[in-house]
Amino acid sequence: MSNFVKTQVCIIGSGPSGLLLSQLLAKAGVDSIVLDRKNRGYIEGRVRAGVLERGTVTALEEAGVAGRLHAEGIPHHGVDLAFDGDRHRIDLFGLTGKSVMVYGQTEVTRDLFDARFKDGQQFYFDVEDVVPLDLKSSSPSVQFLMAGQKYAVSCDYVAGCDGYHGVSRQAIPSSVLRTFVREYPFGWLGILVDKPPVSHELIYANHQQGFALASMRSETRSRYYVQCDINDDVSAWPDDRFWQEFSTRLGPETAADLQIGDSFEKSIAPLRSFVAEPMRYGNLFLAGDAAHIVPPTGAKGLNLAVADVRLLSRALIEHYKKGNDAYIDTYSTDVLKRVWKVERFSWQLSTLMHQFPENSPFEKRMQRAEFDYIASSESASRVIAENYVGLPLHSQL
Ligand code: FAS
Ligand code: PHB
Repeated sequence: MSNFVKTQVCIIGSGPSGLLLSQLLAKAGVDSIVLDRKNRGYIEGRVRAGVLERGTVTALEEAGVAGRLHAEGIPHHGVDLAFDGDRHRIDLFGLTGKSVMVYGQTEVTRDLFDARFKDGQQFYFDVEDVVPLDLKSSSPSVQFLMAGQKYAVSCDYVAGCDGYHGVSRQAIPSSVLRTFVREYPFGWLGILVDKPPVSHELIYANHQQGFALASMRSETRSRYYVQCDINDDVSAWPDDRFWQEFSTRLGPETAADLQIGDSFEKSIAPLRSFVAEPMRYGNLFLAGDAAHIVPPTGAKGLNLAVADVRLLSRALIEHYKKGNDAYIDTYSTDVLKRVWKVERFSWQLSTLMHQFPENSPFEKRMQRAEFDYIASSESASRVIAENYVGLPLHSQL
């Protein structure tokens, strides 16, 4: 015996993509339900992104969830690239007229959950065996289990917002789905520490011992990363080893301002570039990490997910409010144009800023030469800046 549920849009995944989509649809009067295999506490507890593009801030303003962001977020007008201790500031605002906002994904997720719960959103948490069905028909459905009960959702559309390990992408037949991947031969070890950040802006550093990133969550809470071996476990990185490596990679001048302390969060993430095409199959639409992954070097993962959702929500709202399916029909083509450009930037900055075991002495010199060119050319710095603050949401190419 199944529990029957009817909605307009069934959203699989309650991360930033699924939450923002449900919020934007609700503000336009479009009904949705949201499923997740985890629960709110677990999802909010995940420590991930920290930098929001202007376009993401605009999306959160349009969604009506930017109040705390503007009260607590920290605008950043520049970012530093460093090479073996030499630092070059990319003047984001001077070169593009835009800045970025430092505000953790944890906070974005919390703000979206608060808004959805206040609005009475129908959530199904801790679900299992989610199966999208009849995606090419005009009445797709989604089956799942929750607390041992069977559920059958009838809907008009299914939004696959279930991340890299989700089921939505797998629902696209292998004869249709095309995937592209680049696995990087290292990971990022990240910590959180309640100490003031070493610098008021972010520092991306390439050192002969490896990459390091100095970021933050507030004026009193820092988020720091070091490149680590792909097979490392956090147990191989006690705090004293982390601080030793981190300060070496930042260089003595910068490290002189470093305040160290006990980390209270420590995790390792693999790095990959990944794209799945198409991002639509019948009445299934993919958004966010379900369709693509970028190495976090360019601070793009969350921002790319938000851009997908802005285009997907526009398409669905145009359908329901105006009977216009033009944006639904072009969603996959439109969104992938931007996805590939952001994949390029994230891959390029990762290639520039990390130590690759397979790099020859010549390739290491090419990395240094590219850094020196960026540091000496306003045009080259502007290219970094316009990608870092965020590419336009719409473009013909
Ligand atoms: P998410 O993965 O956030 O959410 C997907 C949701 O779907 C999850 O809640 C999951 O429980 C649920 N789900 C999965 N399978 C399901 C199923 N079968 N049924 C129901 N629900 C299911 N980006 C940056 O910009 N900067 C960073 O520093 C950064 N660091 C990261 C570190 C890590 C360890 C990871 C994994 C990602 C990081 N990212 C970073 C990228 C990250 O921020 C993503 O881009 C962002 O979470 C994308 O949001 P969603 O598309 O909602 O996917
Ligand atoms: C972060 O603060 O977590 C962060 C910032 C910039 C990145 C990646 C992660 O490129």
